[in-house]
Amino acid sequence: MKNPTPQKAIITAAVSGAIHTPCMSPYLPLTPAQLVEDIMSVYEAGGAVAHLHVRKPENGQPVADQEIFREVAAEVKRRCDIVLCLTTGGSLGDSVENRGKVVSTLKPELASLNAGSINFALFHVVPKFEGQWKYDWEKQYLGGTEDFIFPNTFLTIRQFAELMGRNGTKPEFEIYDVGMINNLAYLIEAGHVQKPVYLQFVLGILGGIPATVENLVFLVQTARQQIGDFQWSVCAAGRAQFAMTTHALLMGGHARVGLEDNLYLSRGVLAKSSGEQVAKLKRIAGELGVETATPAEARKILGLKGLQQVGF
Ligand code: KMH
Ligand code: ZN
Repeated sequence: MKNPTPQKAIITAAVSGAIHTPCMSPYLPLTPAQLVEDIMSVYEAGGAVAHLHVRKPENGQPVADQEIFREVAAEVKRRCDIVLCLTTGGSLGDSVENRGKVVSTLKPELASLNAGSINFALFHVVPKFEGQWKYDWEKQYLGGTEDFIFPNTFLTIRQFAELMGRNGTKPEFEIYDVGMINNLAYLIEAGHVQKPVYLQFVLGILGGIPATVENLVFLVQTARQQIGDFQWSVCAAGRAQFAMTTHALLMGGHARVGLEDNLYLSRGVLAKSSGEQVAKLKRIAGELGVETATPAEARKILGLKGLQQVGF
C-alpha cells in the first residue's frame, strides 16, 4: 500500500517575544517598523505564521499595548497574507486581563494560549550580560524571575479558551511541560476546549521540560494517548532551536524558529533577522524532503477563519 501524502510542515517564526532584551542583540526587533520588517523577512523566506509580541518603541520593554499590536498587524496585513499568531503570554508580570485584550480587540486568526503555570525563569542569564545592559529595566526584568510564577490557572485557561471561541480565534496551546497535556486533556473532556487542538511544545525554558529528543518523543506520545488527534509544532530555547525543529520535521510535526526563542543562526553568529532562521530551516526541510506550507495551506491545516475575519 502506498503511504498517504505527508502533510506539509508549517514554519512559524516568533519574531521578538518577551524573553530577550535589547542588549543581547542589535537585531532584536523592538519598534513597530522593526517588527513589521522582521515579519516580512519571515514571509519572504517562506514562513507561514509569525508569532507576535510588541514592545515599547522607546526602550524595547515588552508591553501588551493594543495600539502597537494593531499598528503592526494592520501593516503586515496590508503587505502580505502571513498568518499572525498574537501572544496572550504578554510580558512577564502582566495581568491576565491585560494579556487577553489582544483577542477581544483584534480578533486574530491564531493566538497563543499557555496551558499551565510554570516557574518562567530567565534570571540565570543575568551574569552573562553584566556591564552590557542597554536600558535600566533589563536587569530587573530578567533577575526578578528567580521569584516569578507565570500564572495560567485552570480558570485562566478556560476563560482564554472561551474568549478565543467567542472571537473565532484558534488557540495555539503552549506546552512547557508534560503535565500541561493533562491540563488540556481535562479541559477537552470537560467541554471547555474543542478539538482538534494545535499544540506548540516549548522546550528548554528553565522551569519547563529540557530540550531533548527523548522529551519531544515523550510529549508527542503522551499527547496522542491523552488527546488523540492534534496538530503540533516545536520550538526550543537557545542553541537547541535547530536540533529540535529538525527533529519535529522528521517526526511529521510543524516547527517554530525566530528571535524570541534564539538570537543565533549558528554557533557564535547572531541572526540578522528571524527570516534568516526561517531560510535555514527551509533549507534543512528541503534536504529532508519535507515540503513546507504556504500561509494559505497553513490556514487549511489549522482550520483558521481567514484574514477577512480579523479585527485589524
Ligand atoms: N511571555 C512569556 C512569559 C506566549 O507568547 O504566549 C511566554 C510566552 C508565551 O512568550
Ligand atoms: Zn511568545
